[in-house]
Formats: sequence, structure tokens, C-alpha cells
Amino acid sequence: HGDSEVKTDIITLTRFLTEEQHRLGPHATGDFTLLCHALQFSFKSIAYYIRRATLINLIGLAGSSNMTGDDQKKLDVIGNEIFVNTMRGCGKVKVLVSEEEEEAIIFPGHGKYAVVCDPIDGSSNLDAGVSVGTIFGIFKLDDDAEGKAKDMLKPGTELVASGFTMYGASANLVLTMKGGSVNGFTLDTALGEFILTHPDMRIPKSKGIYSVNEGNSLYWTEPCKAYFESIKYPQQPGAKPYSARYIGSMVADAYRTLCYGGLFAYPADKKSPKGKLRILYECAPMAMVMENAGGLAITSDQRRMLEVVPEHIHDRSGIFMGSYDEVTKVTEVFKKHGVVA
Ligand code: P6P
Repeated sequence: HGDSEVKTDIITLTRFLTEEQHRLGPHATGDFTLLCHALQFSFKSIAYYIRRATLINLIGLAGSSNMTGDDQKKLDVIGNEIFVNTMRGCGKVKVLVSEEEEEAIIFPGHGKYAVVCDPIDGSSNLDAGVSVGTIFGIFKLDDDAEGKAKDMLKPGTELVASGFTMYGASANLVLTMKGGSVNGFTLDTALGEFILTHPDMRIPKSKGIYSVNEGNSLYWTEPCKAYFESIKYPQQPGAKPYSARYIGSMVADAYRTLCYGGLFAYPADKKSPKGKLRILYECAPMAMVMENAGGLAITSDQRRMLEVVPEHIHDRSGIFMGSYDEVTKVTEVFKKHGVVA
């Protein structure tokens, strides 16, 4: 047979996870695989609601859709409820930390995994049609873990998997396992399957793009100001200024940075001394994706992002992440200003 134009050897996320499990050998119990199936159902459900949200919000479908008469739930709440239900339902998760839940949720049963998530990151952008997404991380609990919130206070280096989905023109999932590659999947809504479309994603080693909210520059520390000055007003002869790209939705800025390269930053500053983004379910999962794609991720005080241990489940951190050479430039400027990890 000649190769027909139609691609018939499709790798779905389901098949990808099965192959991953087989790669781990016969001792793999399949618990992680079942957890990931529950995760993918969460993403499909959230993608559905986000696609509908515009219609519901903008053309008043809410009146007809909430027959029970309760208020049209905000998408954050819907996304969070979906996550809680699927993580409880799969029976493999003991602890769930969500941006939308003040306390960690402890499920009954003997789940061996802990999940951290921001169900709908950037939801404030939704009304403007800006891409939002889900950011998630999976930890394996120690055998003697009590299944309490303190079991979640772990460094990102202990994540067994992490990633994010971006609900834009299509729903894109970026998934990476500990020590593994970064793989991108696109939701085929007709099949209801995430299809492997971006195998082994590698972030370009360098790229003249920076992504930061310059509206905070009044509050930046001296080394931070010096870094951004150095790329906006380069001193090297013939050097061109960097291009600015800031969407204000972390998953969108992260996805662009992963695809094109560059530097994404949400620095700790005088207004937010601990930074704005959360360690457990925003910074650490993104840092693992960037590092596994060949990039770097550090804090404002120049520590490796993945080595930071939060003291509370909702702790924040400053973050610089992206292309290897670009994050290295940040470290060089900060070092000149005496900020060394
Ligand atoms: P700012 C969205 O609200 C978010 O949590 C991230 O998705 C995004 O990177 C950041 O905050 C944007 O914050 O202060 O620039 O609007």
C-alpha cells in the first residue's frame, strides 16, 4: 500500500498514556493512567463550558440554561467543581489543592496521588476572548503520608507530572512527566480525543521576546529594572531591542514562550514582595514544563524555581522562565547587582 493522505496511525492521549505505562514495565499499577484519564475528562469538560460561556454570557442563554434558577455560576466555580468531582471520582487522588479552595481537599479512600491545580487560570480575560487555561501538577504521596495539606508542601522537583491546557482556537494540552519530554496534544472535538500534535517540544535556546507587565515597573527592584533596560536599550553595538509580548494570561504567555522562545516574567516587586503567581499550581508546573523542554525557571532571588518549598499551599513566588540563554541573562544581571541564589 502507498501511504494514503489520511493519517491513520493516530496517537491519542489515551494511547500515549498506555504506552507510557507499558514503558514503566509490569510493576506499573495503572493508577497514574486512570488518574490521567480523569484529568483529560476534566479538560474536555472545561473546554466545552468555555466554548459555551461566550454564548451563555453574551446572548443571555443563562436564563434558559440554569433551569434550577440558581445564579449562572462563574466559570472558575464550574471549572473547580469539575476538577473536584473527577479527582474524587477516579479514586486515585488523596489530596487536591485548587486555587479556588482555601483548604486542601482530602478525599476518602486510599489514593496514592496528590493533585494541584488552577482550574481556570486567567478567567478574568474570558470576556475579552483571551485564551485561558488549566494548570496542573501531580505528586505521588509518600507511603507514610497522612493525606494532609502538609503533604503538599513539596518542591516542584518531586512532581511526577505537570502541564497545562490552553482553551483557545482549539484546546491544547501540554503534558510532561518527571525527567521526560514535553508533549503537546490538540483536542479533536469530533472524536473527543486529545491528539498528539506536538511531540517532544523543545523551547528555542534564545529569542528576543520578553513578556512582563511593564505596568509594574514602578515597583521593580534595581536588578529587575537593570535587566529589562539591558534588553530594551541594548548597549552591544548592532544589538536590536527585544520585542514585547504580554497577553496577561499565564497559559497563553507560557505557550507562546514554549513555542517561540523568549523570557516570561512575573517578578516579585515592592508591591508584591512575594510575587503574584502561586508556587504549587502555577510556577512549579510551568517550571517543570520549561526545564523539560530545555529551558530554565528561576525565582526573583535567583533560586531554581523547582527547588522552592512552599510554606503554605497558596504561597506565591516571583518567576522568570523561558529560553535557556534568556534566563541565564537574567541571572547574569542580577549577579552584577549582588543577587545570587
Ligand atoms: P497582571 C491572570 O489573572 C494571572 O493569574 C495569570 O494568568 C497572569 O500571568 C497574571 O495573573 C497577570 O497578572 O498583574 O499582569 O494582570
